[in-house]
Amino acid sequence: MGNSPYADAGGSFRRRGPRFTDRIVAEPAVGAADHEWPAEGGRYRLVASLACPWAHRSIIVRRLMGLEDAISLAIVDPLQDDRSWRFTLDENGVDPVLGYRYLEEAYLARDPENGTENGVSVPALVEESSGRLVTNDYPQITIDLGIEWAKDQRPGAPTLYPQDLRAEIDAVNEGVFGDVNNGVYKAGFATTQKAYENAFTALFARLDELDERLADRRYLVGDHITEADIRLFTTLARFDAVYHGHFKCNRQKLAEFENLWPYARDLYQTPGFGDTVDFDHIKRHYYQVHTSINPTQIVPLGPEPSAWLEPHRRDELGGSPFGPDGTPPEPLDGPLRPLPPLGA
Ligand SMILES: N[C@@H](CCC(=O)N[C@@H](CS)C(=O)NCC(=O)O)C(=O)O
Repeated sequence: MGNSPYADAGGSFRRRGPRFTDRIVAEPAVGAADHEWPAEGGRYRLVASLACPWAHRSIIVRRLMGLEDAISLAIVDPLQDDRSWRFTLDENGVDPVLGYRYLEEAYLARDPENGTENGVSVPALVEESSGRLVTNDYPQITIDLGIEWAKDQRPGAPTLYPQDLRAEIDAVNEGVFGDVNNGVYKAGFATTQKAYENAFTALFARLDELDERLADRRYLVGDHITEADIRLFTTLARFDAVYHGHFKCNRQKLAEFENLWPYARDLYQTPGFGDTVDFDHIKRHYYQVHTSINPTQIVPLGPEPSAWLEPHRRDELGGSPFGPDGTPPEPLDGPLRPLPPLGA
């Protein structure tokens, strides 16, 4: 059995949980000042990697809710070094708002003793004035961006976590997290054949189930886009480019699923989704950072991304992406953070 920085002694992928689980909420409860922060425009900076599926969720929700003016965005280099995520894409390698070179500095500003003991992960919300990490609790971050920022959100913003659908959304998310979002990592970082095969089997069983679910409904839950679609989308967007090859999730490609593939294209072609997908960041991160599974660090040239723009005809199933009164966010006019050419 090969050694891996990502697997436990039994060869199974080990995921470290979030270290800081404070919340940013519309109205912090009295006496909760040590773990609830007020949702105030201009106060927080979202630090994200365009490569990371967990961080990508928060970028999508920020766009869909129209929170760009309320919460600023920092994009880190897709390649971590031994101090983890860094601001090397910024002038002089320093984030212009936080003044940091490394995201680690925000974790240590929050807790100088133990701030990095569980890693330094994205997405991270950081208080701009103090430079302190507030939360890296990615599942709660997207829910709260969707429900706690009503006074700053754009007119026409969708309801991503509607009260009456929460139980169903949570149930779908649970299966998607274990078998799909995290399942691809379990397959990719397994160091025993058994651990890999278990992850592979559960992943494709779940994808088959989701494919069937999406045969006669446009979105996973209800009639419009919810938190559940965002969570599935960021894994599907990386599937053929990374997980199929690099993580050995190769029973079939996403593009060979009857319903999941048009479903993913439908979302991709919705403002907020495809315009936040950056295959360059994605491929460079996975293929160059995980040297235990890709020691040459060669980044594959394929697949050709134009297939994402092919017609999907999912609108014939009914539903409306942003709900009956919702509208799409303004399209972006270009990539969020283009990278210099490989090898430059
Ligand atoms: N580690 C987080 C999820 C977010 C995550 O895994 N982000 C990755 C990038 S895709 C990361 O920042 N990894 C570095 C680290 O955890 O130290 C968790 O499971 O709570």
